[in-house]
Amino acid sequence: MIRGVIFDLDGVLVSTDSLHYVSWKEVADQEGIPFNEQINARLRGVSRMESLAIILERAARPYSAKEREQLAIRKNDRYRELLATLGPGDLLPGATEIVSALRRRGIKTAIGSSSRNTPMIVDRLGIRDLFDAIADGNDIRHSKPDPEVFLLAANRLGLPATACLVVEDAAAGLEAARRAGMAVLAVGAAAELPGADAQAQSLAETSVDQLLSLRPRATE
Ligand code: B16
Ligand code: MG
Repeated sequence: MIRGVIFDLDGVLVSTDSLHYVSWKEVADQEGIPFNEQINARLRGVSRMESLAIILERAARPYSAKEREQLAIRKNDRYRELLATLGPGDLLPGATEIVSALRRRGIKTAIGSSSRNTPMIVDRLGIRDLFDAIADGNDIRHSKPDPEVFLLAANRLGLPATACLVVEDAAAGLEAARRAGMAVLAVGAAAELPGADAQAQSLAETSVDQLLSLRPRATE
């Protein structure tokens, strides 16, 4: 029986994709590194430093650890400037409705995100009270596709992994959920990917009954 639902943040509850893109693009342009929307799609769900490593695959020269650190800081400073414009109107369709409906049915709710900016995003969206627990990039050592963030979220909900369902928009997140032994619903771009138990184009197109009908798998 599903007793808790863990939502990914970026791409599931809110679309920050374009803000990540604009801020990485500025850094890449300044460095003369080719970067486009296709490469940006590969950054979905992976950590900041791993995203940078993907961008630097196209760099003309190697970057030292110190240079990488500085590029990541530059990107994040710009990203946080853009996040300051975020508000409740940026929540994706159906997000607050499905979370509230689950809570009315006695299901616990959590966020499991790779983003270290989760606290700022949650506050800007005004959704903190909708969740019993939050686990994010500040709490973990290994980012998705490692299952750590989802296992921590389940632990903070006081539930075993097998009682939890994950909602994800990225390949790295689908794999992390499977490795945690959790059922997974793929939304948005991930609806085209293999490895989920069910798919929906957006949260507006799912229902509490669909989510609660999913059954957990054994840990891989
Ligand atoms: P930050 P999620 C992820 O969030 C994003 O999808 C990914 O594009 C980003 O690189 C990562 O957070 C780290 O974000 O730089 O804010 O720490 O999808 O796991 O909610
Ligand atoms: Mg995501």
